[in-house]
Amino acid sequence: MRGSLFRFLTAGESHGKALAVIVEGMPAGVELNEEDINQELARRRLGFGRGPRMRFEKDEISILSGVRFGRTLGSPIAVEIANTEWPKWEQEMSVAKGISSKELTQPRPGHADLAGMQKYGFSDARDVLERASARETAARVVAGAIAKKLISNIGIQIISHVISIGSVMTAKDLGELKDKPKFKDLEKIDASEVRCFDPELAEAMVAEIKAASKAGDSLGGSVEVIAYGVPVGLGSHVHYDRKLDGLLAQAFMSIQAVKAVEIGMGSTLGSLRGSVAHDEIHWESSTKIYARPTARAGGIEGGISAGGPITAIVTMKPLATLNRPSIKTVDVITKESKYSFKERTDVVAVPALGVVSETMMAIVLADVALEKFGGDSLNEFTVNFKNYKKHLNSTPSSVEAIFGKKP
Ligand code: EPS
Repeated sequence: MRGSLFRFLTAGESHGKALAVIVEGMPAGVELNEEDINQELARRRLGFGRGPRMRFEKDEISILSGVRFGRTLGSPIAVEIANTEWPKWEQEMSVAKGISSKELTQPRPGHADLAGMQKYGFSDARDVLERASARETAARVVAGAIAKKLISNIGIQIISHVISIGSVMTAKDLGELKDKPKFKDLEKIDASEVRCFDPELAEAMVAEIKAASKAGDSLGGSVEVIAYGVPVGLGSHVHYDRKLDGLLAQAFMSIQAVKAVEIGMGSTLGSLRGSVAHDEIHWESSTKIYARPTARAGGIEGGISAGGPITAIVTMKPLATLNRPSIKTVDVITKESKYSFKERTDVVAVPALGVVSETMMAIVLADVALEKFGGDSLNEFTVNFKNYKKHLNSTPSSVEAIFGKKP
């Protein structure tokens, strides 16, 4: 498999002392401070239908390494996110020798609980669920905030918006770029309590969440992620593990509870004829670029970014934890049929999924941008980028490129 140039690892349990993330591959000289990261973390906590924890969990971060005087050093960036909940969990999550006061032996259907208990040989679901929890996405968002800082220097900006919650969804879009929210709309999207661009739809989504909440149930849904300003030529057609759409699909699919990823119009394309499914190519003589007014292919052709916005739809299943458990499971000790244990939970986390999907998009784009433009410092990275842009579209024919002149 292709190695990544922008890499990160996270550590930490949901109710442990802290989460930690190490980001490696960030060039030197990029401005970075705690505020940049805090802003992204605050966006992840948004959303109607989150549980009580989101109101009091503060995501207290400290940058431990890799940054000096407000700019990156090119060395690994380590960040700690303290769990402000820790004092309540200190005993149950202690690292010292001991036993749990209450083992969770009735795994939740749809969660990692049972398969994880079987795989690792545990009788307490907490040994699995603490790490499987979507709390880990807070650490990803830190890595994503750092990736966003890097790629913003070559003009890449990423947004997301919620397009469905439960059965409430936007009308199928036909990939027209003019209909999609732009980067300037992000503030408006974040101001919506469900991060939906359409206020009427947002109201229907809130009603759907209230109804599910009343029933003690949970919901899933979809977000669209859009990256603007992506240069043509990131990723490659030459190998399965260099294709940009493949890399994005893996990254999105790795988000907790995600069950589907579509690039551009995704599965809808399968029902269209070729004559209407593909994006037309136009030459814009004023700007000397090839433009596509649509993003049906999601801005990626043959695994290569095509120069327009990159769009993807990411869908998560309903949260596996139910406020009123109503589907059957088995007690792993007695083997009796039971309802699962009760855990505090959110009703829906789709608004946060948008922010986490932006994060994964930023990390993949930072990685393929570093592959294309390289550089140990931001200056080197941006000079290489500008040089590439200067020669783009003025490339001579292949024959001239190889022999210097037409034979
Ligand atoms: C989560 C359950 C809830 C969420 C949590 C993810 O946590 P708790 O059980 O502590 O209330 O709030 O999400 C976060 C803490 C977060 O920061 O996103 C789960 O089971 O995945």
